[in-house]
Amino acid sequence: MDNILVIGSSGQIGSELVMALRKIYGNEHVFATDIKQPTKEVRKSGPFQNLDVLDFNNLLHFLVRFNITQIYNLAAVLSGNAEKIPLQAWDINMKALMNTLEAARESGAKKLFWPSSIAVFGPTTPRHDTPQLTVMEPNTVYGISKLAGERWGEYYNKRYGVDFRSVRYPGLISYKTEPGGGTTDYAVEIFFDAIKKGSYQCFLKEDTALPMMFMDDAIANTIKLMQADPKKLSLRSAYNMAGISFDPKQLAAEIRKHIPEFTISYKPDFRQTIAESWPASIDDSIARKDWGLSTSFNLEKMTTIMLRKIREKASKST
Ligand code: AKB
Repeated sequence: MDNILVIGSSGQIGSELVMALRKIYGNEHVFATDIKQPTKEVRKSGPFQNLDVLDFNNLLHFLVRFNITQIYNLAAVLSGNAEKIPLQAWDINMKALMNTLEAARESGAKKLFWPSSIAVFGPTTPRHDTPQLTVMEPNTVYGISKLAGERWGEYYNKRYGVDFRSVRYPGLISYKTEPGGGTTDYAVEIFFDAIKKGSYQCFLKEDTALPMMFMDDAIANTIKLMQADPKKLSLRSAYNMAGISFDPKQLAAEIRKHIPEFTISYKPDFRQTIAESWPASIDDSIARKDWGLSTSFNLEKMTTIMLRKIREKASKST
């Protein structure tokens, strides 16, 4: 029987991943942990504990005490926020990963998932249909930490046999918990503002295309990778994961199909330079071949669901 630890369970990915894992493995076998308060759904459905991943002894103790066999470590300072506190962000992102790798090794936990990102690529990487193996010269703190993390994950796999698995997440779009401090956050904020105010001021230029993915697809594929036969995994760094590519202008046009009076204005800030250093689209054929990566949400379907769910949420809270 698997016992699963989710670190960073109160964040954008964690709050949805915990619920999906509890459906598969049983509520009591999925331990949600964070230094932030969980969503009501997570708190009510199973165990939650305050756990700081930067505290190695506590983490190791937790793994041993609850006989944890799978770890998902989602704790990170995202790209935009990391640029405001470069050294602190590096320390947090790297220590969170290294503690988990070491604790997984020492405790003998079976599998470790840690998310990488499209941020591992940089301005010298081919921007369209970016291959799995290519030039990688990230120039953001977040991107450098993700690339270093991929290398460490592979190292722990080859040297110590830790079953490290990872994907390079594109921007993730969800309605349950909003992201915080990322460059792709505009693609979530825009939906909330469209419903609340009927307008949105975008911090990226209108033609800045980036790879994005609806959260349901991201969660389903993350679990699929973790359940995949290890013999089928040709990569032990992180797999490219593409999703849908669009720019702010295209997203605004899609929203206008539902809210014709919606308006968008553009006021690019420091995140524009970050976005321009990332791919516009990604080739994820290796993940499709190795472990069956597949997606079911296109721009149209995702927009319809986002608007419907945010409207439902807004009507419940009034
Ligand atoms: C960010 O924008 O920092 C993240 C990411 C793409 O990893 N959403």
